Amino acid sequence: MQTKTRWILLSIGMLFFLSACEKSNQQTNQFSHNEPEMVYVSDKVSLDLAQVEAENPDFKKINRQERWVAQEDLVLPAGSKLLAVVDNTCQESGEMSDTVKGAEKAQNHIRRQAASISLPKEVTLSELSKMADGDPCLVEIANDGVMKATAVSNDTHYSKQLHLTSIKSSTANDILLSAGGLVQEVVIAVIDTGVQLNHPDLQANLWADGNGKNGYNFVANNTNPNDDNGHGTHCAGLAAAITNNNAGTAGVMPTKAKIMAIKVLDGAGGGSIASIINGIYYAIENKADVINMSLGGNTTSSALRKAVVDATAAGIVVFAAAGNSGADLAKSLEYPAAYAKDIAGLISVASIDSETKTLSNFSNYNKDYVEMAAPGSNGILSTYINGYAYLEGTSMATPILAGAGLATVSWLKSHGYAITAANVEAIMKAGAETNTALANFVQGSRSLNMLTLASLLKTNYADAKVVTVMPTPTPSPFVTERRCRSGRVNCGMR
Ligand SMILES: [Ca+2]
Ligand SMILES: [Ca+2]
Repeated sequence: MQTKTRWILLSIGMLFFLSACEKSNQQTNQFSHNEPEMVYVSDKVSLDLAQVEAENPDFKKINRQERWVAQEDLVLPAGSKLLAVVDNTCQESGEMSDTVKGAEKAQNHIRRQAASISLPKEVTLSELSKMADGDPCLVEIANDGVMKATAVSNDTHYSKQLHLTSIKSSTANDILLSAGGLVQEVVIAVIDTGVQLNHPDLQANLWADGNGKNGYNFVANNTNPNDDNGHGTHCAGLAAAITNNNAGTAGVMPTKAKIMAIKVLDGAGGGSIASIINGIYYAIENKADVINMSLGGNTTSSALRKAVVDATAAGIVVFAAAGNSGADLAKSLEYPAAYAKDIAGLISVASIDSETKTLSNFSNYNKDYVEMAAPGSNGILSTYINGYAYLEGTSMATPILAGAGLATVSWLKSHGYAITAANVEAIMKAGAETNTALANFVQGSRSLNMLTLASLLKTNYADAKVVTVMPTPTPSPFVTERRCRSGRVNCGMR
């Protein structure tokens, strides 16, 4: 497990290098150049190192000298506050579990107990893992901390997913998860580096065909779309991780989501346009509702454009990352995002900071070419190979918006509406927040707000079971746009 963790660090470093070198002729995934902060995971230890650092300034001091030190060699300072979970039915002896069971406030009457512990001396992460693994009655070592009582989701890492707070996910879920809200199952095709098929926070949400296959691998040309990079696993979780399972992270789509894993990018994050086109047609044939493409390249291809048009014509809403050059998309022209302004049902996505809601410094922009923004930097925690990790990029903003797309499609289907991709784009734009900081960067200054979107769905698409065709969305996107341009706030809402 520890060698795998080290491998993740190396692969990300390598991916940045390849992205820079091969951008001109390859579709590359849309990472930013910011260093990802890692989560350390071994058999019995699961630690968010950013949180350890925030709580203990000595952590940075002690580990400062080597930027890319192997993660397992990082040192936890004496006094670090951790949490240990112990199995009380276990009769064997171990240093940590004996300490917990013998403590003054021990809860030995329940089958499993948790206790806050403080490290008596400095230890490396690998030493801590060895200690934990050698203790038969110890279940887990994790971060300790103060919980907020207001989080709706019970997922362990929910409070660290700042993007969910930013888009008002939990209050929106009160509407979306109310009786009759999201009843219809919806499928997101993640066209990316693959998805870790046995990830505990994704596995139960994987789509499968009649043969039990979860998608396709267009790199190796087989039916195993497992992720050998991490990028696709991160994107899949942002949209549709298993929510409210008392573990890991929450997805923007809180229920009824299935993930179709379509691998078109290799382990280094690069892939051919041909593979991507194949991925799109696979998603069409297998009836996905939403396609996420956190990828792009500077090569325009009429065949790629045609595939996207075919997808939208089939009723699939397509989301494409605007790219991470920090440039005007009309000049840097990254595809498929640059096609979006002329294709109803294809939405191009910029990245904003979760807290300030201003454009992320790496994000491409253009108030015609870029249609919506969503959080893509500052606290974007999601599933990763063998654990969880923070990543940044328009790659991350895109599946966050695509998760909102899943909620929109499911809501409409659940209430009896037929779906067209163009109407879903119009509704999502109408349900966006007007973010004046984006006036020069994003069409209509729109950024994702799950609460305004859910409120719009509840108000205008509440119960249309008697209606068999999709009515004109209210308000129409054109009226909304004019209102936005005239500078009124909350134009999308009412
Ligand atoms: Ca979860
Ligand atoms: Ca569009």
